[in-house]
Amino acid sequence: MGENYENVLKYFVQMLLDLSGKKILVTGIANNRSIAWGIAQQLHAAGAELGITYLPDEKGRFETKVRELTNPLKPSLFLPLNVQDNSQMESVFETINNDWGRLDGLIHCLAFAGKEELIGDFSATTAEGFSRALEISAYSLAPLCRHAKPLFSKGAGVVTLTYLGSERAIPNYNVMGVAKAALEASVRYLSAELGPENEVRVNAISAGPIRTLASSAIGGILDMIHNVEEKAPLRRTVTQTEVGNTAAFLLSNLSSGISGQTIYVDAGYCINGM
Ligand code: IMJ
Repeated sequence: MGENYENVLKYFVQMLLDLSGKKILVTGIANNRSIAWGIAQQLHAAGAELGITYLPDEKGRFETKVRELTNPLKPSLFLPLNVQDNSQMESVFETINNDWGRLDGLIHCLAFAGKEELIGDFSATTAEGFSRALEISAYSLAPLCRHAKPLFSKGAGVVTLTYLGSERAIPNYNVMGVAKAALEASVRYLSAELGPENEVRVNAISAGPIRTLASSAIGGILDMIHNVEEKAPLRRTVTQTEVGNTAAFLLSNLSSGISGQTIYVDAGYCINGM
């Protein structure tokens, strides 16, 4: 009887975490280590129809790489998006409106700070460096939601990525910590704005350190990872797949009561006192 009950539960969980037919835009895939790539794969596994954006550059290197990588997921949209370029953002949502007619999910995995800003003294941050980091890593979520707002279906979801450096002083994270703090506050304000009309939910995932393009360039990342492996309750780091599964959960009906939150996918690391 207990076994039967468990099977019934499993069936319902699968049903509720079913994203089939959902149209979801995924930003922030740069390569096969990107957390956004882990998210895209798990959304695809749950049956979602994906739109993928890539950062356009002169030589089209990202475009080629991201197109090859995401090809198996059969994205129905594949679009350039540099969030600092208004016309690109407008044309992304024009295409979504024309081709999809609605949007069920938005994944925001965008961050950038100058390398020189991610080492040494925080007080050395320039005004330009500060503005750029906050514009790309935090502000961009607001105009994405503004453009998406008229397209969001009932119960649609927005998920962004943050990091513990928003609330703790983590060596070298510096201006990115300030940007993530602004991003997490933006999640709360967007949640308050988008919830009332159509039950659109906005949440952040605070991922533990993972070896990615965004982290490999950073001095001391290996020390951070070893520290997590020694001290996190699970005694290991998390994977892109685990972050992806949480994103799938947050865009599914299983999380229908959750909005405005920062959910930690960090092997428990942040609960430690030291
Ligand atoms: C980034 C800097 C310092 C410490 C860091 C990180 N730790 C972790 C990261 C401990 C885990 C990675 N992270 C959470 C980020 O948000 C990274 C953002 C980032 C990384 C780069 C590297 C290359 C570059 N600009 C960047 N901008 C943002 O030129």
